[in-house]
Amino acid sequence: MRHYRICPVCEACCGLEIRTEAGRITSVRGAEHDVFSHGYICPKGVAVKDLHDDPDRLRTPLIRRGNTFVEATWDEAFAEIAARLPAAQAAHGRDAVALSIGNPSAHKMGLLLYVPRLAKALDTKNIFTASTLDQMPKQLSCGLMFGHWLSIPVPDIDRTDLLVVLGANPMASNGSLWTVPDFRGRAKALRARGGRLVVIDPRRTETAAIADEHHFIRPGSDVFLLAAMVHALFGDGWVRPERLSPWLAGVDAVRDAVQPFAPEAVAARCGIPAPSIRALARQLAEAERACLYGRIGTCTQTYGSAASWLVDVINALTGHLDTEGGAMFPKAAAFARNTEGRPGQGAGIVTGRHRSRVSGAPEVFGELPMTLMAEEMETPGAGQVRALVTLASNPVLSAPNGDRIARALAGLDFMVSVDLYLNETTRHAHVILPGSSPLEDGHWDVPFPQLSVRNHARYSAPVLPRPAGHLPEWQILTKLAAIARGDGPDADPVALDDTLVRRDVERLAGERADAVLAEVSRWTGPERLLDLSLRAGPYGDGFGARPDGLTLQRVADATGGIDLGALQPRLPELLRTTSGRVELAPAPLLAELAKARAELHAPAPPMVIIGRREVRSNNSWMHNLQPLAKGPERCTLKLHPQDAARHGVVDGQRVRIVGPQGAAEAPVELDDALMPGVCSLPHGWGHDVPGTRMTVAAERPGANLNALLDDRLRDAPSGNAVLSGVSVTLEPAG
Ligand SMILES: Nc1nc2c(c(=O)[nH]1)N[C@H]1C(S)=C(S)[C@@H](COP(=O)(O)OP(=O)(O)OC[C@H]3O[C@@H](n4cnc5c(=O)[nH]c(N)nc54)[C@H](O)[C@@H]3O)O[C@H]1N2
Ligand SMILES: Nc1nc2c(c(=O)[nH]1)N[C@H]1C(S)=C(S)[C@@H](COP(=O)(O)OP(=O)(O)OC[C@H]3O[C@@H](n4cnc5c(=O)[nH]c(N)nc54)[C@H](O)[C@@H]3O)O[C@H]1N2
Ligand code: SF4
Ligand SMILES: [Mo]
Repeated sequence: MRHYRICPVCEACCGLEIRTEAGRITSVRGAEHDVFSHGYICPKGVAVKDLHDDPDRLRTPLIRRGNTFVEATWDEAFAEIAARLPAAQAAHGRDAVALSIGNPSAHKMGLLLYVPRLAKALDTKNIFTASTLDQMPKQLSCGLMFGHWLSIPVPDIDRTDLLVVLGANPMASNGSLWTVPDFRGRAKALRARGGRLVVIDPRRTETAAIADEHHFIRPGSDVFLLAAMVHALFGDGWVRPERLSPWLAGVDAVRDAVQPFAPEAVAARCGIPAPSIRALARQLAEAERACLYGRIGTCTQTYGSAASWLVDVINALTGHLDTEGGAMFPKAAAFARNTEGRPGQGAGIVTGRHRSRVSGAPEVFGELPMTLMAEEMETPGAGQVRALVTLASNPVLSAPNGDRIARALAGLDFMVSVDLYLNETTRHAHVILPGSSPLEDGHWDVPFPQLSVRNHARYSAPVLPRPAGHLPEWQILTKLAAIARGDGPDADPVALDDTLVRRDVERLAGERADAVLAEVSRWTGPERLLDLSLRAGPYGDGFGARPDGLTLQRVADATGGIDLGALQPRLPELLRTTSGRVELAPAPLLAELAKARAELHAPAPPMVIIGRREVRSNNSWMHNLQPLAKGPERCTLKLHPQDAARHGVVDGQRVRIVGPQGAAEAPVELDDALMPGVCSLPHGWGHDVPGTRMTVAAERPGANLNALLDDRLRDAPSGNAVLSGVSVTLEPAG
């Protein structure tokens, strides 16, 4: 049998063609007929088969008894949770139960669409997610500028003449906050039609290797580079926002704010000569169609929010925001808040509605910084976190000072994990509820069509049946929500879902609620939420009002999806700021820039560490899959030969890397693609922790980059962790 399945691993969201025989997967390849990815696939996509078949993947709930986990029935597992979770809430208050939400949640509609429900039922301030290890600065800056945190413009690569990539390596990552399957093919096409690709990165990356131009940049200095580019745009008369002008607020404030950052003033700090900085600004200004794109390298630093903001300021000032071939806003078919409500104006965003108990960090979009989770668990007093629910989250490896997180988890009164593995984090749980193999779920990407290089609607149905009795993740979350609400372990998640959906539909549709619910009655769970959103959305059938419009059935029937066309300009319709304009100079970001000024002349540490991504790895959780794990050792410390000589180490030698809060050991790989003074170790490794069940990963555990990093460093306005450019020392391993 041939099946169509959207890959749930990374943001490229490629369509896969999966063949099965007698309930077993026989092959996985790229789906040629996918209207969006056209057959593109990477080795991780093929590995969904290995994930499905992995004997270590959990298939039964586990309950910890003493030091061992025992298999349990679903009823026993929920009974255990019902006996302990509400007790923690009752004894210590709602905030005593925290929620930790990891990256794979964004790739499963059964998780993502049900997280808000669980969060509401828990009613806790202590919500921590991978967003504050990743893109929160961009969400914040876009929220401030455009009025919603998912109104993030993406490069219109297929129509651009110049793409400048800052702090991203889409050749390895396949794109982020930018759903762009087959980046390589699109970059090649860009160059074939005479366009240019420029990369600015402390490492001459795989993306830099196919680019026309590469500049090294000192880690953490993007805010200075970008401010200087803005300075150059104003100074040299290149500010031409053109059709955007009527909607831009704050142009003069931006000009004033960048005054201290002349290219000559920042050159040493960035490691980029002033003429090159001016040339970068000029190239962007002069190109008919151009786009500056910044990603995780620009976020995971002390001035991540300011850097993320200045990227869009530059696109706006050069007239490349919201124009063909520039940085454009997708219009998603479902779940996009920027297609709802009154076009062109809205409530804007508010942050800091509450603060973290110990450090007083502001809430941002309902979350607190992941780097503060451990202190909320360790610090006694009213509101101390005593229990935790993790959803597809592995902070022990993925967040800075992971050892401290592990100790904090070990001290909890109660912990529940919804996960596929018994790993470095979930080994601390008292109950583990197994998530499902992606091949057993229907799939729609909830966030990624809002970030896609082309508008489209794609759905894939389950490839294989769910094993008898295995609850889908949306039901697991609904049952956890029921328990947190005090409904006990026996609550029927399907009935509760019905009740909650009816309540929401009644609120939105009023008298038409019964008719609307009847329209979507063929679906349950996440599919029903999807059909509701799709039909009410910008391409939807309006529940019959626009008979040609989309319904989930119509999308499901179109295997390979429905193309909804190239991106179109959306300003001012997209805006949800209170002013109805693009806020080019939000006060909190101007304040960050003023703060950064004081650090313009800070001395460079002799050696700083950065991460890296590699095609055969995905954060911390795919190292147990043999086809990805085999081959050369990937968790190496890349080091410039000059630096190796300075430290007296040679290729292949093991070194001890000492960071602000810990140390790790890894073999050295000499590589002149590194900027001198910068070394690189990938994150997500360190699978040598006892008590886990990841046999393949344990064979070559690698070193945990996050054991070295400093959980005290963060971008202040967004709470995002600083994961790049942290000072380390190297010594030969004893
Ligand atoms: N130093 C450094 N640290 C980093 C980064 C970096 O660049 N440098 N990157 C950061 C970024 S961008 C991110 S997004 C985070 C990621 O960090 P996390 O959000 O913690 O994600 P992962 O490390 O990928 O761990 C995913 C967890 O989900 C489980 N899982 C996988 N699939 C499923 C599923 O379908 N269902 C369920 N229930 N569970 C599943 C896995 O077993 C694993 O426990 O790491 C961050 N950490
Ligand atoms: N194969 C693979 N794909 C993935 C993942 C994975 O782990 N493996 N993870 C997924 C996730 S969760 C995410 S968020 C995305 C991230 O996707 P990308 O943003 O493309 O992430 P990286 O490949 O880490 O690229 C970041 C680049 O920033 C550079 N850099 C580091 N510090 C600085 C700095 O201070 N300034 C500048 N300008 N550059 C800097 C690094 O050298 C690196 O080349 O990838 C996703 N895709
Ligand atoms: S690029 Fe990402 S979405 Fe595409 S096959 Fe690879 S892992 Fe899956
Ligand atoms: Mo991420």
